[in-house]
Amino acid sequence: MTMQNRLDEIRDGLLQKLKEATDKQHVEQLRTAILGRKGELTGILRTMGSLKPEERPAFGQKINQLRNELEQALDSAARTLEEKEKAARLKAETLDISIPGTRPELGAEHPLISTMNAIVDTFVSMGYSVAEGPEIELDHYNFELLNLPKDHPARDAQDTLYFSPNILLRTHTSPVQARTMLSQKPPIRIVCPGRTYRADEVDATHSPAFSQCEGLVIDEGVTMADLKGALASFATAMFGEDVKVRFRPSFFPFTEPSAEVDVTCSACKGKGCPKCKGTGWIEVLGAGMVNPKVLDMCGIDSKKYTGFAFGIGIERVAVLKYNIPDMRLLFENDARFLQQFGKGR
Ligand code: 2NL
Repeated sequence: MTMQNRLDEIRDGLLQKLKEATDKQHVEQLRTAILGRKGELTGILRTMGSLKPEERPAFGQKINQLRNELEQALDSAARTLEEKEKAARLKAETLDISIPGTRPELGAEHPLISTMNAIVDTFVSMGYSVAEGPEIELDHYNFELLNLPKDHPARDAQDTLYFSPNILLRTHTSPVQARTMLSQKPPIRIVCPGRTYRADEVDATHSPAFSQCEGLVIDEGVTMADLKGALASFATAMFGEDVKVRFRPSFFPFTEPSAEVDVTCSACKGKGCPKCKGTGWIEVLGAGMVNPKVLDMCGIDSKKYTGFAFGIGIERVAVLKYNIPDMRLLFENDARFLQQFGKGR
């Protein structure tokens, strides 16, 4: 076979195979087989050394010409196949942009959290700071410093959840206030929001885990009138401009005097209805002047300073604010209940 025949055969063979190639990878395999380091044409070029010097330029030129021609054929085949592959891919990936999208489901703030935030915000706007503390407490901070001595019924294991005789789940957020009094000097103006625990069975108005926001103000010359003013502002912010507040005498070991605080019933505007059991009033919190014994135990001179304190049950306020018929709804995490608080968002 002459050299020319051999070159023609390589060219025709490649062009034929390129026609049949179905993917780019195949084209690259052909490129390597002919033009690669160990390729057919490369092999032929290597035999140039055995030719007479005067024959070499023409031979070299011929091989290079063929090399260029074949490279172009390979490139063109590769491009064509690439375009075909791309067209096929685009066809397979076609999107129907007229199909309605799926909206991401938005969560809603839990009504208990909304209520807690609204209460805390009200007091922060009156100049109070927020103080927090541990949920697992020592008997000393939860009871002793709050004038609930060792034999007090509230300390009973029937009411309080104990880890050991001295370690318990706090039954109110008052220990946060006790800790603040021990570590800061008056004037003190704080709210203490958080989770609290009692050994209660679950029913429409009780839960072993519940939430409180307590408040404490201590300075020289603080009086019950300041307490009433602060709670009246709170009631207005929470329940509206025309709500009235009344104090009823009560008893707490940590305050003296103590009061139970009612607001006018929102359902009947104070006229009396089933919701307020005909009284026109709804109890929302407890409060009083900090017992001087408590001040002294917490390192504050009760001859120089006076203070008021209050305790708000968050579940109670949430139930009133949103007209929720049963407190258990706040804990059951029934999506049908919770989704109602995400409307309009
Ligand atoms: C209620 C009553 C109350 C307090 C909490 C308090 C805290 C300190 C000193 C004095 Cl450190 N008092 N807290 C005072 C009165 C009432 O809560 O029925 N809450 C739901």
